[in-house]
Amino acid sequence: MKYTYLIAALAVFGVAGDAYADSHKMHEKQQMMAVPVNAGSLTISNVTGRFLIPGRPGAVFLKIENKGGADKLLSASSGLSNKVELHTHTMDNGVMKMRPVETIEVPGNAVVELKSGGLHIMMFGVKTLPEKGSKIPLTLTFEKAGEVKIEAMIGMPGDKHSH
Ligand SMILES: [Cu+2]
Repeated sequence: MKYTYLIAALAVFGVAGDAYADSHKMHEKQQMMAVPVNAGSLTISNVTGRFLIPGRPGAVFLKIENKGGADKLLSASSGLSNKVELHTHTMDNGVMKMRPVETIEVPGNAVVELKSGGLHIMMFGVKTLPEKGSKIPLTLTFEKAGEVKIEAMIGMPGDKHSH
């Protein structure tokens, strides 16, 4: 009889524990989302940084929603990095390669996504590996919207939501 109660208690506790873990996970997920930034007709959201290995360059991904006329991302910079480049991925004889691009077009009334395997921002020379869940500052310079300050939320290595 005592044994049955113990099992029941464990089951309840187990369920409660899972529910707690789920709500905690949801909370963590919400915290992982950077706050969207508006600049003129642009809204920049889902700004996520991925830094995996100390001393190696990190990538930043984001979404640009444009509700106005065509614009262009000219450059990005960060006080943490001595060189920030706009990059794209290309297939070269079946091998995925990255290369810098001059600018990133943001057509009018369109959404441009910088994501893993496509366009992204590359940060070189970041001295300390940013911690998961921390935020790093970046400044984007658009042809029309001008300078836009954003924060990238650092995702977990291997986290599907960060790339
Ligand atoms: Cu790159």
